Amino acid sequence: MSAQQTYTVLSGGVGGAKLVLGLQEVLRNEQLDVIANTGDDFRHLGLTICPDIDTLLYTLSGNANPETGWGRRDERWVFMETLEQLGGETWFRLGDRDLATHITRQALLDSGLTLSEVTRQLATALRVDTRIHPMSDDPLRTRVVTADGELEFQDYFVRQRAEPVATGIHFAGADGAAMAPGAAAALTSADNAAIIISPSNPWLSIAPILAVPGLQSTLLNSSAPTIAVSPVVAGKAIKGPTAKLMRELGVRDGVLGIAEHYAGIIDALIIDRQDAEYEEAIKALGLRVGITDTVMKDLSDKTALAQFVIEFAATVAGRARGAA
Ligand code: FO1
Repeated sequence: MSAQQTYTVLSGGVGGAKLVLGLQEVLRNEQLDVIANTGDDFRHLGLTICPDIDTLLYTLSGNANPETGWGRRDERWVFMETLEQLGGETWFRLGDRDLATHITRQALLDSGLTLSEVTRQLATALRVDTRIHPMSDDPLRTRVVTADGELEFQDYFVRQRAEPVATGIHFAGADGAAMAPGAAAALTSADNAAIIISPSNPWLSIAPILAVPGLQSTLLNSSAPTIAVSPVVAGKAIKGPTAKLMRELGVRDGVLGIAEHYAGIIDALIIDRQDAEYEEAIKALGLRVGITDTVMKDLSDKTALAQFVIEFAATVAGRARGAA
């Protein structure tokens, strides 16, 4: 690959961060730009919490909690124990080490830095060279609509353990949010060999990114191919509480549901070997199909998938489609 070929990756949640780690292993630092979902962000205990940015920072620096994928490894919980004693809100678990990130971020934001600038400082402190860009420096928040009204994402997902019945989601602040400068620069770079949509939840982690005004049309105007990696394998619904949410939202899960959801946006979809039977049906949607092992259990799985994505991308011609 020529020196200056770059890859721009849209990522949210734990699944996305795994592929980004694999790409970080196989690419040089200057070749990789990550656009992180900030729709899960919320204000808690006076702190601006950015879960998907922190999952990327911790995963890419080897600090992620291997069991949960979020928060830090080797964590201690003295702060939480003491907060409980004082009658504070402990439903959102903040470890002692993780807390230092939130306090540092808030202090830098309060000093007037943008979220992009704060993220760069945190990445530098954690020796993460991969460029991580928030999708926007303005608040754009995923809200879950339920019979009892609209809930902040973390309140729904963590505090209420996704129990309320959801009738919809929407992205508060979408109309006023601007693309973060780094995200816009990455998506419009002439050096882009591909734009990659990581195996994150399309409705919860990727949709907020695409809801930033101008981001989707910028992606569609790129001459680089857009390639998504399916977050579901072998018809298994997206796991955990999000599977319930997907059912309630009436989205069609499975690789065909993913292909239909992304059809107007992507040029190609990478699916797992276990879903090879759907290759023709996905091609019938006008998509190229890459087939490989997409389940990432260890670093070698992540690296192998990243290598496949890069090699497959080189065979997919991007189409500069008119502004959507
Ligand atoms: N998820 C939980 O299910 N319970 C928690 O207590 C929790 C705390 C937490 C703290 C920091 C952080 O960055 C993430 C945290 N998460 C927790 C995960 C978070 O809800 C999800 O990572 C994203 O919002 C969805 O990808």
